[in-house]
Amino acid sequence: SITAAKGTPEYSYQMCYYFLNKTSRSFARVIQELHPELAHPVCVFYLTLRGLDTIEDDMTLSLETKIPILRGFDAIMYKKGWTFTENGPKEKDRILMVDFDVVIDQFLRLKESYQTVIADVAKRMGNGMADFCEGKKVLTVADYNLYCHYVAGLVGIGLTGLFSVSGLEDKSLAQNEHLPNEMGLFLQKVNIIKDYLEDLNDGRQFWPQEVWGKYVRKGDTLAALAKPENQQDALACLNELCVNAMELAPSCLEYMSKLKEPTVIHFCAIPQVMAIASIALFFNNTTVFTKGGLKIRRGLAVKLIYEGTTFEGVKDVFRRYALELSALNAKRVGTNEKDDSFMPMSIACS
Ligand code: PS7
Ligand code: MN
Ligand code: MN
Ligand code: MN
Ligand code: MN
Ligand code: MN
Repeated sequence: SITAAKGTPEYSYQMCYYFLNKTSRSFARVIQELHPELAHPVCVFYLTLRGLDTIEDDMTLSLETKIPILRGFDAIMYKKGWTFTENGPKEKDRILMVDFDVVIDQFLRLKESYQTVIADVAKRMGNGMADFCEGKKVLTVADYNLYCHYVAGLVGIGLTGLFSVSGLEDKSLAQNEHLPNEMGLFLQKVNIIKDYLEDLNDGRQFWPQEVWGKYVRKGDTLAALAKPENQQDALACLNELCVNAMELAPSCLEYMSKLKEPTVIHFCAIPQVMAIASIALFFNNTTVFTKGGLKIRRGLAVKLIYEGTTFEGVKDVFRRYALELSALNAKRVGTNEKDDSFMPMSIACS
């Protein structure tokens, strides 16, 4: 509960943790368990990006309102007192925007080197999101990689920058953006596969046309994959995207192998082990198209979070799901003539 008086630094601090716990199911706990040097900068980074995503996701905002905010979000972070009350009533984190001045207040109290990392990522992400809001579409696999870079690869790049500034991880980790980017891509691709129905209902499409176009009749849209008569084609398409995500697993393992600080390992590993377990859940699973909202069972999630405590545990989890995916892959071989993913999935699992 908030005990500090409005307008004091303690007030904006307490409000940030109130918002962190309110807006994130999965990240709130691990962020607060980070080494004390990193917990607060990462909390402010999370809320900054949550704010940006709340603007991006709101399909009720006009482009006249949305685009300048997205493109100028790095400057907004330096505007003491800035708030935003125009999000639609349905936007789940609109309350964060109404009181966004508390995030800015805490941002401005961070060490300058942390501020620079956060503002740089906000600038690159906001401009990337704006490009896609202004009509850029996810047509090719390269577009798919670019969109995922903007909304998640940059999160990996920014977090790695914060780890490096903290002195708790090697400075060299932040010098090449490739592995940090792929850490984010892995999570985002799994999220996009899971949200096929949710995003379609919201009028958004993130599955690359270059892939789904091979599995629908000429002139059909992405929505055709949800029709029962197209089930075999839909599964073949889903499996191709599962392989595309699985191919990032080696980079993720390599990145995590370089980490030293135990709380950073746990923080990075939890979403990754959930992601690889989710691929095994989605692979060749018609529920992605019929019901959506597929989630790992609670008990399994608890076990995975525990195994993500050490890099040894992470390797065990990755090995287990690579084997499980191999087995699922072998079981369905020859059952779907549209499906060309057998060899690539087999290679990715190896
Ligand atoms: C700063 C912890 C650890 C090197 C708000 C963690 C939404 C998958 O779209 O909300 O609502 O369905 O379920 C997180 C790399 C980003 C990437 C991206 C910031 C890992 C704004 C997570 C989270 C890098 C854009 C959450 C990318 O999904 O999605 C911090 C290393 C925010 C990470 C979004 C997605 C995150 C996401 P949706 P969710
Ligand atoms: Mn979004
Ligand atoms: Mn979102
Ligand atoms: Mn999503
Ligand atoms: Mn979601
Ligand atoms: Mn969503």
